[in-house]
Amino acid sequence: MTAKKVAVIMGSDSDYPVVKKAEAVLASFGVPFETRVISAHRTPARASEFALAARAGGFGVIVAAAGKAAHLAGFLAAHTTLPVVGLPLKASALEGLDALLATVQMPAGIPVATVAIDGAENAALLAVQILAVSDSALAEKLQKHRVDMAESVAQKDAAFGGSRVQ
Ligand code: RP5
Repeated sequence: MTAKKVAVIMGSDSDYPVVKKAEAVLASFGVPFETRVISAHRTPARASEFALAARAGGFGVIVAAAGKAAHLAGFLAAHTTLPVVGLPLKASALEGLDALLATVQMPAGIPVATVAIDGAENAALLAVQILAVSDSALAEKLQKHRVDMAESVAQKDAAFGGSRVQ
């Protein structure tokens, strides 16, 4: 079985400074991904075309990043039964709250798994976790990541010298 890819779709190239953090996480797990600039509003035909063909194209999950009136994740989700992770971005005067609400408040029937505003790392980790459901090697890497993370926190704790009683 060939490994499933992650589609990383962003509404604009101006989203890339945040989106590249998701790419870095995917790369660290050795998960293949393709990054595209496709807009639900500016290129709706390309967006539906991409989502309709995504499963047959070897993708297992879509990460959709957008700011402002962020309909990208929901629009893609409406055109595929692949899981869609919504990544709302801070791209406007409303500091990302607009994108968060537009991404998370999906009507019943078309789910979008929405992460925090600018939560690119978690968007990628969630995508990896979804693929790891049917990939035990990937699941092991995720387990190691958790162990490494816990050790890192323990080291930071130790650096404070245990409890600080004043
Ligand atoms: C959204 O509008 C994009 O995802 C981006 O966050 C925002 C602004 O896009 P640009 O005007 O910078 O291209 O659709």
